[in-house]
Amino acid sequence: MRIPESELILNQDGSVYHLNLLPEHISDTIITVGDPNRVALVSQYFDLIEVQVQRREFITHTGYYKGKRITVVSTGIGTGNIDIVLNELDALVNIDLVNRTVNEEKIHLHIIRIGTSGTIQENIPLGSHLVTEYAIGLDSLMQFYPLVQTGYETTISEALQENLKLGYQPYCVRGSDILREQLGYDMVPGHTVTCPGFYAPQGRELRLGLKIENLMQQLQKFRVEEENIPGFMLTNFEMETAALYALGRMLEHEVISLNAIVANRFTYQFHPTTDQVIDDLIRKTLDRLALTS
Ligand code: R1P
Ligand code: URA
Repeated sequence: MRIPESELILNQDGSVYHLNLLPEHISDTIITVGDPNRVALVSQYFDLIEVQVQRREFITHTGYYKGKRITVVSTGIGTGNIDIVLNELDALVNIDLVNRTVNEEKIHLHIIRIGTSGTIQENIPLGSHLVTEYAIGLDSLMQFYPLVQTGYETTISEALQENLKLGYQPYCVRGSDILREQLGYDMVPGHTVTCPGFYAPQGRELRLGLKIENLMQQLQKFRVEEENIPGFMLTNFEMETAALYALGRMLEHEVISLNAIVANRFTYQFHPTTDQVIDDLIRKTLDRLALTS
């Protein structure tokens, strides 16, 4: 079936609408970062940069690190942007952009988010690197996609809905086991809450009150105990991971989220040298990616 011009929008040069990229511009190993300035902080370590493209907040560099071809792309903030980035990256590899048809043979991307995050648990120190096992989305993106959750994921999302008395069901998705083992084996394992905002949706109060009272404390104390499964607790906040995991599952890509912990919401501390923590995570990730096939 041909996908019409209004549904998959291409620029005059045939590139995808927002990312401004052609299929040859990307590798099948893709690092996503929120901050557009972080793209160059990753690609500064490449031996060679062969592609540099920008449109809006979406900056892309593709190059080689120790012989491995890697693309790094900025997503900006929020799950709305993840909807655009994942759909357009997938279109670049799984849709014939000339004939506008879905390719029969699918390419499975490896997508690694290198992001910043705030922990909600006292015992996770500032400066930690945390790998997300399950991500829980409090945003509305999955109200629009037919995501299928496992029984355990449904248990978590129903329990959280009940706990917070939300008028909609959050979504819970497990990330890639393969990438977690390859890249995050010595990191703090965690379950990440993806929020549709930075302030009230993460329980921060400046001049406005909170509609969900004590949101942060409620999430901190949230537990799900299941027979034969270690107790489930939430560990950190950010704004993209759950959407990456959910769209990654539906589009059949491997996705993992690696988080530099820059804030501790329990102790009210912010890391004094976040650049160093992020740089450590970038170098660690690149070195580990170079060892993968
Ligand atoms: C908020 O400051 C931003 O930082 C976190 C959140 O997910 C949000 O995007 O990630 P990045 O540092 O990757 O942007
Ligand atoms: N990013 C977030 O979304 N929240 C934090 O507390 C820190 C980074």
